Amino acid sequence: MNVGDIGGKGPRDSVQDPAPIPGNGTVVVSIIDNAGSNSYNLNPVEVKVGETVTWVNDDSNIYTATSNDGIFNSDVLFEGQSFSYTFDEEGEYPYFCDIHPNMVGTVMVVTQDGEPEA
Ligand SMILES: [Cu+2]
Repeated sequence: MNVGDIGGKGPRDSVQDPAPIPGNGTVVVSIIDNAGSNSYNLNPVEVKVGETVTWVNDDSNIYTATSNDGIFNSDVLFEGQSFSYTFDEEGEYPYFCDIHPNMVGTVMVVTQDGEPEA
């Protein structure tokens, strides 16, 4: 061993941050009001396969984001609380608020290149 090796196993040899992978980001949907299809903003929201939707309750009321098909369920979100779900399959995901079922939204999940799956 020579002096040049000392400390040579430091950060330089650590796992490097991977290059950003397109389509693995997070999209925020704000819950703004008990207002039918205008309750969730954006609505509908489009994400790519592998991306995450984070719902944030930006109102003083309590809400949920509950999948019509039972795929995801935030349970009750108080003001300022959030819920995240990562979508691994292309498709259309309607959801609603379990407390005020008139509140409805849709997540559109498209393939990485933005095209519908063949
Ligand atoms: Cu609601």
